[in-house]
Amino acid sequence: MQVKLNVLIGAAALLLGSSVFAQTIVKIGHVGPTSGAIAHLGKDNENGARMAIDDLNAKGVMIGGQKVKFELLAEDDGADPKQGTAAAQKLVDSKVNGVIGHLNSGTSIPASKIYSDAGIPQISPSATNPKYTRQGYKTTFRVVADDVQLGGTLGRYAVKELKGKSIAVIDDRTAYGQGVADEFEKAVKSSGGNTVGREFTNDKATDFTAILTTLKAKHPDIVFFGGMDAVAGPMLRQMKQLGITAKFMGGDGICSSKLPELSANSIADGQVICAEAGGIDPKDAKATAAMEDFKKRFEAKFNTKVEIYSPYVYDSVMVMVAAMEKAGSADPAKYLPVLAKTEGYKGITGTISFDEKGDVKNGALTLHTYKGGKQESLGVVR
Ligand code: ABU
Repeated sequence: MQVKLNVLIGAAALLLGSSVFAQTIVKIGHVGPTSGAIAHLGKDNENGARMAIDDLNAKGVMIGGQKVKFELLAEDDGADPKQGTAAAQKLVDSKVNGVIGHLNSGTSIPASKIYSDAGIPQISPSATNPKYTRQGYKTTFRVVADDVQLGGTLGRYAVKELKGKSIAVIDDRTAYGQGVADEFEKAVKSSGGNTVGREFTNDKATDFTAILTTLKAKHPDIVFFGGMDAVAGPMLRQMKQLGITAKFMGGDGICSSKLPELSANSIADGQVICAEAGGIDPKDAKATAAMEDFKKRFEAKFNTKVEIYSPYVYDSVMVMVAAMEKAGSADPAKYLPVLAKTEGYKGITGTISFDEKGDVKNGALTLHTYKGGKQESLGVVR
């Protein structure tokens, strides 16, 4: 009799235990290039996602009255469009509740159709090509400014602030590199500036002697590069070797902590001017302290510096989860309309509200230069 009673008590405890302590698993996908030339940027982004997931699990989150546990499903797309769509399909098949990524425009754009067809929300923390949010998909969001703003601001800055008289443009023929270089060139011309040459390379190139020699003959005072830091670094080294002392400008793709190292310390103080596609007002002490705290915690956790976009990845996860909490559900169909209405979310990268396309409203840019091998902010522009 006592044995039967014990079995019954045990079974009841098990049942009770499973309902009281069971946690719903919410799967967050992340995609970036964690292999290849810009693996350092892909890992920076992935670490931003990991930090957000760890913070959420440590804090404990209830969605629809149930305790949830977040799981990160991290995929590598090698910055390659084909690998990008394969990674997207894998995440859809794994039934992720949402996706953060991809890092590159060239992967985020083709992957966005796969997420849209599956009804899964996607927030890119770094893809800046305007097309990404202009395809009519309800599932695409971005927390940074786009290439129209990036290229436009840098083009006007080159003419009006740097007083560039002969401006050369190079791009890497990717969706991002070509797009941002086109916007830069347009803005230079509409500001009354003069371009002296347009050359192109690719995102895997390492030897730029031919195009730099062609441009050297045109005596540029500014060289703009549309592409990523892994190409910009060696390009700067080769510019120095060829005796080209022009200022070097680029968008967010070159604006990393690692650029001086990638250039083999060939950057003269103030020579490089680049723009991060976001930023907080340096006069806002509370926002600055929150960003500094993030950077300190990130460095302690991963033993590496923030490159560019890990804080934006962190905020992307948080804004997605905030929508799930508000909707009372992690079901994409239920929280997607809430995510789309995000208004005034206070993140560590600033205030996030989405417009009707899924773009961040009132996006900021931070101009940076490098001195003594270290990145320095020149201020935030909107
Ligand atoms: N925005 C620069 C890096 C990512 C991209 O748009 O391709």
